[in-house]
Order: sequence, then C-alpha cells, then structure tokens
Amino acid sequence: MVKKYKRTIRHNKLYIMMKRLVSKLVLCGDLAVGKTSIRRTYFGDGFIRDHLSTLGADFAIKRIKIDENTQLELQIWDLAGQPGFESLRKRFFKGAGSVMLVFDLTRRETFENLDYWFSQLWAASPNQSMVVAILGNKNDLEKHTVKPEEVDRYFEKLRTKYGLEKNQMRYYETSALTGENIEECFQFVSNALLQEIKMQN
Ligand SMILES: Nc1nc2c(ncn2[C@@H]2O[C@H](COP(=O)(O)OP(=O)(O)OP(=O)(O)O)[C@@H](O)[C@H]2O)c(=O)[nH]1
Ligand SMILES: [Mg+2]
Repeated sequence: MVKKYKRTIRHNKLYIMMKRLVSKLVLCGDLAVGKTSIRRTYFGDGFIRDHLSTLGADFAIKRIKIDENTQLELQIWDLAGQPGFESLRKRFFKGAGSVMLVFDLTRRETFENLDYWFSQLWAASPNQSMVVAILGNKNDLEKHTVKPEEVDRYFEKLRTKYGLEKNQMRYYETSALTGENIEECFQFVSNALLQEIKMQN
C-alpha cells in the first residue's frame, strides 16, 4: 500500500509540485537476527557489537529521491523479536506495503520461524500487493544453516498461499557488519513499490 500526497514548494517565485509517496516497511524476525543492525547500517549509524534488544518497536524515516518532482518516503518500523510484544505488533503491522523478513544464517530455527512472522503480518494487514524481501543476515559468519534453494521453496509457498507475485519477492544474503547487500535490499523494496504504483496508474 502506497499513499500519495502532493505538496507545493515555493522556491524563488517558482512553484514546484512535489509528489510524495509514503509507504510503511516493517522489519521483522526472531530475537537478535540483526534487524536493528541492518537498519543502523542502512542509515550509516554504525555497527554495535552488543545486542541491545529493541523494546516494542523503533521507527525511522528514509526519504528517497525518485526524480526532480517525486519522493518516496519509507516509514520503517523495526520491531522487537522478543516474545511478549504480540498484541503491540499487530498495530505496527497494519497498512504495511512491504516487509523485510530477517533470519540469522547461522541459526536455522530463525529461518523456520519466518512463516510465523509472515502469517502474523498477513493476519493484521492482508494486502494483495505486499513486497517481501527475505534477508539471511550475518553472511560474514562461516556456518550457514540455510541454503538459497530452501528460501526459493518458501517463496513458492508464499506465492501459492497468499497469491503474491514473483517480482515482488527477493532473497538477499546480508551482513550488517560489512554492509553487504544492505543498500541493495532497500533499493529492491523501493523499486518494487514504485513498480506497483506504475501498475496502479
Ligand atoms: N557477525 C554479525 N553480527 C551481527 C550482524 N547483524 C547483527 N549482528 C549482531 O547480532 C546481535 C543482535 O543484533 P540486533 O540488530 O540487536 O538484533 P535484532 O534483530 O534487532 O534484535 P531484537 O531487537 O532483540 O529483536 C548483536 O550482537 C549484533 O552485533 C551481522 O551481520 N554479522
Ligand atoms: Mg532490534
């Protein structure tokens, strides 16, 4: 779901019509998979070695310039992976246009729990045009417990179960520590959302 706003900016007696597209992106996944680290790396806020568990949710806004007159505003909700925030989470899920489902490549159970996260999101915000990026994080660590083919099979399941489109989903192996694929996965989400708008118009 992408909301559209128009704003007029007065600049040296020139009036420019700005189109502002606003969309909500939710970062979710198990405890300590690296959601906050991914967000911090994307914003250039630096990597923190300690695990400072998110309480409830953190919020950040990224404004992406599309062209001279168009801006995409991603409202990013970074949710706590800790159990106990379920009822709170539902509120944050509402109206999401895209989701980053994050797991830790070295802990297989965090991949297996992605289905729990997605079904929670879908129950709170059924939306036929959801953009889904799956991030296998901590790619800088050696011991990988999930193969890319398994993620492909999970995408297949999302397609059949929720009717999502193939071009709305992508898998990235990321590292918040080295920055690998962090910019790319946000770029994918932004492009897929813009594609969606073009299809609607
Ligand atoms: N090696 C490595 N460690 C990472 C990476 N991303 C996060 N970490 C570490 O993993 C731990 C958890 O990171 P967070 O970003 O706090 O995880 P989270 O998913 O936000 O956790 P919650 O908010 O509790 O749900 C921290 O100690 C980070 O330093 C990564 O890409 N590589
Ligand atoms: Mg966190």
